[in-house]
Amino acid sequence: MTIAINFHKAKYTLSAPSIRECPPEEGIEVAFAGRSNAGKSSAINTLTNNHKLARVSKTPGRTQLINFFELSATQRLVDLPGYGYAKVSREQKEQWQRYLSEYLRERQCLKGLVLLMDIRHPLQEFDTTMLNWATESNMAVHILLTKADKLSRGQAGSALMAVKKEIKNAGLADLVSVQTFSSLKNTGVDDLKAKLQGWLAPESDEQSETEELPEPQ
Ligand SMILES: Nc1nc2c(ncn2[C@@H]2O[C@H](COP(=O)(O)OP(=O)(O)OP(=O)(O)O)[C@@H](O)[C@H]2O)c(=O)[nH]1
Ligand SMILES: [Mg+2]
Repeated sequence: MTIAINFHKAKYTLSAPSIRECPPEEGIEVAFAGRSNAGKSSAINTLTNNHKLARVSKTPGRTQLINFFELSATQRLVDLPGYGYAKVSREQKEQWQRYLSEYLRERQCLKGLVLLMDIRHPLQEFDTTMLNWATESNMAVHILLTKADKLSRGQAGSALMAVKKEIKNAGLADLVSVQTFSSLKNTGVDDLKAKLQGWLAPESDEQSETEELPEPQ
């Protein structure tokens, strides 16, 4: 028996400028990454049904810190800084990339990466770098093709197939899954929840079954 995660109970805990300021390596963490404006903060708000939780902005590059949201004492969601925004200095871009690389490679409690890409422009520069960084260390990646509401159902299906094919051709199908998603229309939320449940759920479920046994007479 698994214990269902109450995503709506997510609470903001802290913002860290670098890995050194992140919370202690306890429990399990799942991070949301993607190009600036891909819809990371919106997806976290949709998932948690709390539209005030992560800041959403029409100005790309809004999330510049590593933002932590706690689901329980041992389960966290992480909103990572967006990359690929053209209007920041080269030094700033390089610094974010160093932080992202450091976080992905060194964070021991990171169980999986949700990689968000606008469904109209998937697998752009640096998306594949992130994918490679994660999979090189055997980390599972779940790709969300976001803003699916911007395409017809048929076009969205074709985009999904095309990304799945690329993942398969890259030999990454064992570690990487893909789905379409829309925060605006609330589509794909259950699939995302199921994936996160698998990553974040407590490992031992035998104990809870034992607890449910009737008391001996
Ligand atoms: N149509 C549509 N727009 C969306 C969707 N998700 C996000 N947006 C819009 O896209 C813009 C960026 O969304 P954010 O969630 O702030 O994106 P982000 O990835 O967190 O961006 P940074 O923090 O800059 O990295 C906002 O104007 C959102 O309203 C979606 O599913 N459909
Ligand atoms: Mg954001």
